[in-house]
Formats: sequence, structure tokens, C-alpha cells
Amino acid sequence: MHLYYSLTSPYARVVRVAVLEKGLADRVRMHVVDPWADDPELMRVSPLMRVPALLTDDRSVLTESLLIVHYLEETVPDPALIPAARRSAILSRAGQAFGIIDAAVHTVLGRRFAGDQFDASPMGERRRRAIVNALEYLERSSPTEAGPVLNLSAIVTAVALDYLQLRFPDLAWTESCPRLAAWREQLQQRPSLIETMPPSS
Ligand SMILES: N[C@@H](CCC(=O)N[C@@H](CS)C(=O)NCC(=O)O)C(=O)O
Repeated sequence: MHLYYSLTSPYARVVRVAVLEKGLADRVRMHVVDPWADDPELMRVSPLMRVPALLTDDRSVLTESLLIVHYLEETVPDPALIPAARRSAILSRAGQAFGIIDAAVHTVLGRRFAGDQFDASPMGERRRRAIVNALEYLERSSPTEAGPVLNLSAIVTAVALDYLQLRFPDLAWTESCPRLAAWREQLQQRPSLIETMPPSS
């Protein structure tokens, strides 16, 4: 398998962490590409020109981070990122955290293409509210335990929190969400998260 990704994409990071947690590193060849530069390597693989994109061993191109995780989970069930016993709770929490990533990326793109006034626009404010509300929800509900393998909700939550830390330092989520901050702190030494940490610039 071949995974096309960028170092800063939170969507691609979800897949990269999933690959590492499932112990698939030696089965996936990694390709760093720039999705914003009409990168020929990426364009050859996916007409959408977005990361992540996974080229499977039977030459199918998979896009959409969660579909790629689904494929990995079905192809290599063990270790499970979505154990059946807690499926609905894990997917529910993963969905809220994924929504944070979506709202945050939408805001970053809004700033890039419409300027800093995007944050004060009705759409910018709505996205900010979604981030704050979903953070409150994750803070209130019981945090995902850090077991021997990170489950999908832990992966998406950690990626979302780190992305906020990087792109929205003014949000100061560690102060408003102390339980989440303590939970993330516990995962400080997790190799899959360390290895995929986005560069700060
Ligand atoms: N829903 C997609 C989002 C993928 C996405 O938007 N990736 C961004 C990088 S963070 C990208 O490649 N953007 C380039 C573009 O939109 O042209 C997923 O879950 O994989």
C-alpha cells in the first residue's frame, strides 16, 4: 500500500496514526506530497488532489480519512481501532472530534482565502462555536482510556486537540478543558503521536 500525505494535514495524521497503531508501518509506503501545489505525484493518484490518499495493493485509490481507516480496519482487523464492544461510544466521540477538525480546517482555509476577517463572519463564528461546543462535550463525557492500542476516538481526539494547539493558540483549550488536557498529557510519550506530530510552521 502507498499513503500520500502532507506533514500538516490533520486528516492525513488520523490515517498515519491508525497505520502505526495497527502495526502496519512496514506494509505502507509513505509519500509526502503538497496538496496545494498541484503535486504531480498526488495528481497521478487522485483526481481530487487531496490528502490523505491510499493506493491499495490491488491499485484502488481510497480517499477520505475515515474511509481509509475503515478499509484498514476491515483488511487487518487486529488490533481493532473500533472494538465491537464499544463501537457506538467510540464512533460517537470520534465524530465530535472529527467535526472539530473539519471546523478548524474550514476556518484556517477561510483565513487563507478570505483574510483574517473570516473569523468574524457568520460562517467563521459558527465554526468557532462548533469547536467550542464540541470541546465542551468531549470535556464533559468520559475520556477514552489510553489502552495498549489507541482506539479511533482517541486517535481523532488527540489529532484534533493538537491541531487546535497549533492553529488556534488563542483558544487556550487546555485551560477551558482540564480533563482533556490531562488526558492528552498522558499520551505525551505515545510513539504514534510523537512520530506524526506536525511541524510548527
Ligand atoms: N474529508 C477529507 C478532507 C481531506 C482534506 O481536505 N485534505 C486537505 C489537507 S488538510 C487537502 O488535501 N486540501 C487540498 C485541497 O482541498 O485542494 C478527509 O477526511 O480526508
